[in-house]
Amino acid sequence: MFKKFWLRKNPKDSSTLQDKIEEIKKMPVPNHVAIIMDGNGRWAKKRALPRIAGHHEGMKVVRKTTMLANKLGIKTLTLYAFSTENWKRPKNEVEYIMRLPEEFLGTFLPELVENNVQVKMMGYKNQLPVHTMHAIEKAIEETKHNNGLVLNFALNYGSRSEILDAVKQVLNDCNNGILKETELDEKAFSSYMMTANFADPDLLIRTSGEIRLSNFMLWQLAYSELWFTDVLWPDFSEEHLLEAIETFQNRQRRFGGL
Ligand code: V07
Repeated sequence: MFKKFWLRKNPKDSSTLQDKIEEIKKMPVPNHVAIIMDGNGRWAKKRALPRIAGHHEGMKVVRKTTMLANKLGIKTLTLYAFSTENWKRPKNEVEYIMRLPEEFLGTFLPELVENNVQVKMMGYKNQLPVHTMHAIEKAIEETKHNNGLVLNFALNYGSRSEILDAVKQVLNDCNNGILKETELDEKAFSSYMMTANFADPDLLIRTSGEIRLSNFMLWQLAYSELWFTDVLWPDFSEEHLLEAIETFQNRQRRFGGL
């Protein structure tokens, strides 16, 4: 009797990860979560390690985040892995980063298959190294019949280019009589984007303290909840994802009460 009180302090802070997951699942979770995984270089610098060590550590966090998102019943997880701006980084760093999809999939593809995860990718594929695209295409192929979490990597992605390309395709379809100007509404325009088959993100997470969108999904994030944290991506834990989702749920609840 006495022991029970002794062991259980405040149930809120002594609860395990599993308890927190159960608690979160009692309310609707966001269908689509997008994450700007920032702070890998800074994480390494703080430890006097090369920047690539931060990217490698960040890759491990991709795995943990994916598994938890799947467990929570999130439908789509979009991860910003490489922007069209990132080519400006030192050549050796870019080369290292472009090996990460192979390393990640070499280790975790069987686990993704087992857990019913579908791998997808959005971005400009043509400029990516052949070895990178080869690994990703193999993963897309091997997971295409899965119907669990969609794990969508934004790789060599830039939002303004995406919008411009959509506009050009719209013009082309108008000129060829495939599309009438009067038919072009927001829904129709969305179908010209790289996210054509996805719902818009309900929640955007950005790590590492920058309060910016940095050319990421500008059209798609129009109505999304935004959640920023100072935590660097390699330090981003399951608890942090749950905290972001809890905040999302509380905002939704307040909004719903209006
Ligand atoms: C990358 C690790 C995470 C932090 C952000 C930058 C570095 C996993 C992938 C990946 C991509 C496609 C795929 C499977 C895995 C990845 C890049 C960078 C370019 F099918 N992590 N990660 N790709 N980083």
